[in-house]
Amino acid sequence: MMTSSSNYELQTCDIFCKVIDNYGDIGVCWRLARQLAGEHGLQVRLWVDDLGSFAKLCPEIDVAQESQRCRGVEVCLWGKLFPEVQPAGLVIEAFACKLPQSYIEAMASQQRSVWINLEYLSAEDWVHGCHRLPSPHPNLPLTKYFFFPGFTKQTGGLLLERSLLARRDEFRNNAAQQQAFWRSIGMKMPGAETLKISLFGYENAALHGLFDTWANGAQAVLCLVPEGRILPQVEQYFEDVGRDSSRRSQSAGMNPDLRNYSCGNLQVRVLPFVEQDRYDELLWACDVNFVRGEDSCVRAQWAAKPFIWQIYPQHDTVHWGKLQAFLNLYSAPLSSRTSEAVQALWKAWNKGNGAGQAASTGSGQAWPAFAAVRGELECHAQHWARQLAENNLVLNLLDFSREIGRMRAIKIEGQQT
Ligand code: TRH
Repeated sequence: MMTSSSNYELQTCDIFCKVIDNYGDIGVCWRLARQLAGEHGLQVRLWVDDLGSFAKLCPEIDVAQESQRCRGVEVCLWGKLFPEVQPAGLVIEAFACKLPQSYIEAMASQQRSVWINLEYLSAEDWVHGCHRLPSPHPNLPLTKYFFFPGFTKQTGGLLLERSLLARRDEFRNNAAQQQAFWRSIGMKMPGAETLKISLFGYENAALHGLFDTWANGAQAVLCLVPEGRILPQVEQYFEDVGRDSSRRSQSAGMNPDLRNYSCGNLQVRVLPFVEQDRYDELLWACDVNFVRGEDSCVRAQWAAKPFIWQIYPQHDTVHWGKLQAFLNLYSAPLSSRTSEAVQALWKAWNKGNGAGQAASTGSGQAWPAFAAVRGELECHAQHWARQLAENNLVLNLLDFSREIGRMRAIKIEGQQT
């Protein structure tokens, strides 16, 4: 990294990631790291405190290695004792994860790093006022800057790999690629008459009502469920159905991870957790996607298909405000009929959020109205993705960091003359 203001360049980057729970934190950091390294040529070190979660998204990761190279990124275990290292030119603290004190002190003494706190994604208005705000360190000559991802031009935008939309379109137009995907999950490609749904979720009491509606509906539904927190409820549903009648069917298939259930017009297939890039293919292959958290929600938007978001639940219920803020933005251009159908299903699905709740029927009741407006939603999803693609997080982040770096270099030059 040069410190002269005229030719300021970023060459190295440290990304710090603490895995709170689930896969969203490392999911976002891993995408960001690969993009900075692969598309922008930075030397990236990714410090992560939980290699086990990381290995689920990227099976090449060796959980026994403290340091390893993977896909052009140096992956380092962020253990209790942090080594003495040279801070990078660009330092990204993901989701306010609190950097090691020794590293902060090294940044302060060297004055060569741009320090960014990459925040969680939110569609709320207050984000506009906080994006790019400086936060001076209380007792060291250092400033950290807030960088907010988001859906509007007043935010940092969203992570989008250079080739993603072209790869998505190629997949959609290429029957061989689609067939290969279906083969990889042990299935023949379903016909157009079958509605294909992916369902990635947390525990959700609204699942039973939804499954009942699909099972009793006129259209065949194939529901693909990546393994995870919603699985016990899937199994419970089919156990209940089996007790009621002889409708239940379950087969182990060729791969024991690929469990199959069916009831009426509903077929459910459980999928093993796949490598991160392959999750996109699942979203592209389906007609409707249920997603959760942060990163899968963004991927569903790039897939440009109707989707339903189960937001990450927070104890103080602030997630409802976040959900509504997104719904307001997303459904603003829709007809009132379609907007109402989307809002009703999303809210019913999120009311079921969490473990230990009694089964609810709201989502099942809201489904037919949603299914009836799928045509308008598909057009909207494509338009929405095109619009979002104009605001690329990595490009914005690099522009902003270079601007900060240049300004600081000018200041240092001024102090030296
Ligand atoms: O796992 P999540 O629930 O993560 C959440 C959210 O990020 C939330 O905002 C955060 O506060 C909380 O963790 C701590 O959902 P998310 O964000 O969708 O992350 C899932 C990641 O897993 C995403 O990168 C996609 C990836 N994935 C795979 O790689 N393979 C798979 O088979 C599936 C289903 C997902």
